[in-house]
Amino acid sequence: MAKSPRVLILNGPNLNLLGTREPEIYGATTLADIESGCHACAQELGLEVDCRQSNSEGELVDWIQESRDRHDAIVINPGAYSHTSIAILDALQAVALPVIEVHLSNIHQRESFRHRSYVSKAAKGVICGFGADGYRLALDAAARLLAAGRSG
Ligand code: CA2
Repeated sequence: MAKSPRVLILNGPNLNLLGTREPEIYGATTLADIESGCHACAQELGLEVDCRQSNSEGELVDWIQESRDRHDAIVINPGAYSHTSIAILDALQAVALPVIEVHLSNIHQRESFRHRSYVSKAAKGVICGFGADGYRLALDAAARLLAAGRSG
């Protein structure tokens, strides 16, 4: 039987606090809930997921670099690094895997400094404003991209 495609799910700074503060912006779901939802969704879609969170830009860059030989796609919520990190953009462009960017909130309805994401330049698509459901939507998009890649 063919091996399931592997998707790396990365969450950036402060997302470990989900469900504990600012539920009016980010919802009441914890990161552990999101990650277990991703595992369940991945099983339905025939994917394997590897979920990681870091508050450190360098650690996120290291994981992106390592994904080149270990994963088939990346789902990333870079948190505030979306708006500042050329290092994460460069790493994503270097690994050349399909990337789907997720934001819980609709960043375009918020402060103007959140409207630009450097990471979007490396992304196949961006999902924002759907709260925790955004991760399931991103996994569905990843499964479709990978299936199209295998048949095309
Ligand atoms: O909407 C998103 O997913 C963001 O990536 C979340 C980032 C923010 O800087 C981006 O502009 C949009 C912030 C994550 C902080 O998460 C917290 C969760 C609970 C309590 C405090 C922060």
